[in-house]
Amino acid sequence: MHKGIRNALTFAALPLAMSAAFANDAPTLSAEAKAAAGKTYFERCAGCHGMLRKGATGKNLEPANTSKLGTSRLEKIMAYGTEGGMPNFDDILTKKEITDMAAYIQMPAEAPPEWGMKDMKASWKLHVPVKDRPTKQMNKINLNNVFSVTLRDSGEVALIDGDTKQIWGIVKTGYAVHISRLSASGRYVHVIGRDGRYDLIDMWYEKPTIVATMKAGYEARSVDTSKYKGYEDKYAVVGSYWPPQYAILDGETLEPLKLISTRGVTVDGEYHPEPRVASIVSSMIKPEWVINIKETGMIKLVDYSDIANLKETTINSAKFLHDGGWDASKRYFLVAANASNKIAAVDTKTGKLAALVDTAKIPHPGRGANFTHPKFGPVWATSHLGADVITLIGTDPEKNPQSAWKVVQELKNHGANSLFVKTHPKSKNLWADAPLNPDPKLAGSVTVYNIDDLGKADPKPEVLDLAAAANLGKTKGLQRVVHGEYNEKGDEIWFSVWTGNKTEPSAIVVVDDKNRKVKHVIKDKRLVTPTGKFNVYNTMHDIY
Ligand code: DHE
Repeated sequence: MHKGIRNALTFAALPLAMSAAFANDAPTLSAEAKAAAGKTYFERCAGCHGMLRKGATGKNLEPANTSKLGTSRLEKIMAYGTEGGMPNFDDILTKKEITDMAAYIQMPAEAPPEWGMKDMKASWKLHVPVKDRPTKQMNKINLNNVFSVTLRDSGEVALIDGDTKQIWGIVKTGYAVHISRLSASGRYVHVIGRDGRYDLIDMWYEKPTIVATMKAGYEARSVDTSKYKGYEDKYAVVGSYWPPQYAILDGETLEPLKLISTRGVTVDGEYHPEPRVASIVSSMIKPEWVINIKETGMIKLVDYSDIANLKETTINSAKFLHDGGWDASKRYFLVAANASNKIAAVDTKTGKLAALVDTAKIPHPGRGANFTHPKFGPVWATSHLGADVITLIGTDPEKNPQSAWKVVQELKNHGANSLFVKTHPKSKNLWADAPLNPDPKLAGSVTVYNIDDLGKADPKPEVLDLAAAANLGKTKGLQRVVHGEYNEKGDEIWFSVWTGNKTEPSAIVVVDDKNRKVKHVIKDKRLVTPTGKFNVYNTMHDIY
């Protein structure tokens, strides 16, 4: 097992005697069962509820709350999910795992260890120094149309040639890689594992090759690179969930250069011990990253032009910040303050909050979707975990001030528990998934609207059952259709059919954007639990 993960898990395995006092009637677990439940908590629950269980997208799971619900109610919530956005786990966890987890979360949470600069430097491995790497592209692949695909449960990333739909290479990475981002040059893919392992993949070799690795912490979700003119490929930035911090690294070697803690007070002025780094994006109009701190509700604009004298502009928005993307002009960044049911819009030109927009429950945009609405001008879209709608927000205060920072339209999605919306500047389609819906039919389908119809009184979408189109047969796990991503040309959209279970088959369905017909299904036994897909060109240029 990777040393970092092992360290993160040993805290969960501390003997009961070493943890804080338990309520007399609190359930107990053997040290072995507790360690196993701690591992499952880290892998499946900590992302939403926090390592310290203080709650964020998910509810607070400290014993004061969980013991009120009791073991049997907790088991039901975990098995079947809730309408509030908690997914069902009965297809992923066994009955015993659910029962043990119900006990585990009634026990006090224990803080994992810290991970400082010394640990980061010790973890850093420069497999190939820059001077020993190829000086030109050594393969014939159209790199702009490569998709970097997360193989969630095998701890790998597949690089798929978007032109031929063939797997070009599979690289071993950290546990459950969360996202891939591109260097400004388009040569390097930066991937971050949930376990904080960060890999730099060089696409100039004959086969994709990891040239540097480091470990940013015990739990991480976000990474980006410096994209402003003059800083291309110079720096990378990686955010951690635990410890709550972000690090600035050399963009071509991943050498750790600077570490900044995000612990501090929330927008309410209360200290929080675990303000996790959620989404990070890179500005193209300034040498700046937008870094979103989940628990504090603070958005940081980090100026990387002088990292020894780092300038951070801290913008108050709302809790709990999660995912987001640029508007079409790349001046405004829109991010979900998901548990506050709001979208925060930052004006990166002025360095100020442009607006806080109230939305339906738990917006979850991914990077969102930008298009010109027939009635309201430029809009950005998000779907929702907690509501079966797609929200459109006006983003052009100069030419369309009457629509700016308002919810101009709510479209019906085929279900709640949606994670991602997508369109492309060359497309007339707006797509939304609902993969965490407990109903198999809804989890396996996508909604698609014709953008030209959106000015009509009652626009009618089409709902496509892409799980059925993948034809995987019967599986124990739900076949969840997740994360649409366009190819470079913008004439096809790829969706993952994710069974959430590494022993069962999964697939990627490629849909022709013009006629909305499935044109190809990528099936391969090496394609283990594919989830996020990142097209090189679209990710490099923030096209969505
Ligand atoms: Fe994600 C983006 C966090 C669960 C697939 N996810 C993000 C981002 C964050 C985040 C902070 C934004 C990164 C950025 O832009 O810099 N995700 C979390 C969680 O905390 C959460 C809720 C629970 C967890 O334990 O991780 C979670 N995410 C999931 C999944 O279960 C998904 C569906 C499958 C998987 O691979 O784990 C998943 N998240 C994704 C994807 C993106 C993402 C595909 C990138 C979207 C994009 O288009 O850029």
